[in-house]
Amino acid sequence: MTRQLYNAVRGAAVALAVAISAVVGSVAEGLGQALTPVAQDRDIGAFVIVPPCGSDSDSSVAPDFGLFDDEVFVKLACDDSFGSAFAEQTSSIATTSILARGATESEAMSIHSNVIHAISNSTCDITFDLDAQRSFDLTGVISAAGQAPVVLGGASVRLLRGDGGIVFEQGVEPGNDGELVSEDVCAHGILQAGRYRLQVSAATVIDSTVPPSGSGTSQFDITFVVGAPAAWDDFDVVHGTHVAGDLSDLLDSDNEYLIANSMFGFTANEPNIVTIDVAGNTLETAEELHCTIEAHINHPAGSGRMLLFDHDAGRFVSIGAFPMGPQDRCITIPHVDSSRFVEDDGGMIVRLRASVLATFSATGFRWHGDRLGVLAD
Ligand SMILES: [Ca+2]
Ligand SMILES: [Ca+2]
Repeated sequence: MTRQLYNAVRGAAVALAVAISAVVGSVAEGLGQALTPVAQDRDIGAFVIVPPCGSDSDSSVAPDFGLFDDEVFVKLACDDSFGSAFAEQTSSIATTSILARGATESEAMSIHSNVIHAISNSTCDITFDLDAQRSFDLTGVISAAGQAPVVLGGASVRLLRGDGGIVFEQGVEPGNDGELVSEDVCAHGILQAGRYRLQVSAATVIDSTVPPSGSGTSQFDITFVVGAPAAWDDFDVVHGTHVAGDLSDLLDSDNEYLIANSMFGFTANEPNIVTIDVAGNTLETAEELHCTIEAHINHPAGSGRMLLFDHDAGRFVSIGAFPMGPQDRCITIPHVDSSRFVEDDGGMIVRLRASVLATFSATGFRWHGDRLGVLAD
């Protein structure tokens, strides 16, 4: 895979995270320590052997529980042979979250017959104690590309109990023709107090006689949050028409939906939109909110946005924007400072918006909301 294509693929995967981080701002201080890390193995590595040239490697290991943000890259080229490996990771551990984003890429080329190694890995493995029963959301994307048998690669996410029992597990490998396969990660549930382990990893391995040449990449972008779940009281379709479903359909990731048809723009150039307000209750003492929406539209390309009602300013404030399409996607916007959004009695209003440019959808679109989850701490 060319660097250009890799960057395009990677750009798509991280665009969401960038869009979200741009609007959320800094993390509030003073939360209770819901999640306490007790052990970790966070590392990235790149390793290359190109027989005519020799070998090279680089690696980086997180020294403590602080932010880990690093990348390594090695390449060797000589005698019409080439091998390269790249790995990166940005991961952080907070009192109610683990955020992990990483990527690997390996490439090998030769016009002679050479056994070339080009191995890249990015691993985020964190063992933590949970202080009490907490709800969790585990969302994001994992993806992999690369043609076997020259390239073997994949990405995975696992949430384990202290005894090794599996709470959640998902992995992805490249398609049969080496094409990029990208899977959304969409898990939620309740964890009892105790020890857990979150393992997120990506690897791209070339250990092969070259030619044929090969290249591949694998990536993860995972958000894990814990907290106390909000309860929903009422909903109102502000723009559009309520078609089916009710609040109970927003409680679980079960493909039972609250559904609304879009409202047309006032002019041909204005987007078709759906706006739904959902009123609920969270902790009166909430300091931060982790907001998750699972939804789709019956259109290939639209925009989603989540807003919260700012009781001080008397208006809705956007907390994150994200692309929407015809498959359910789980978006978590973590670490939203709740001070402006949660009233003294815990009351809050979440506004969900979806829009499609009218020029692409003359007949409007239909919004399907599967689950709205807000965790507070
Ligand atoms: Ca679903
Ligand atoms: Ca549902």
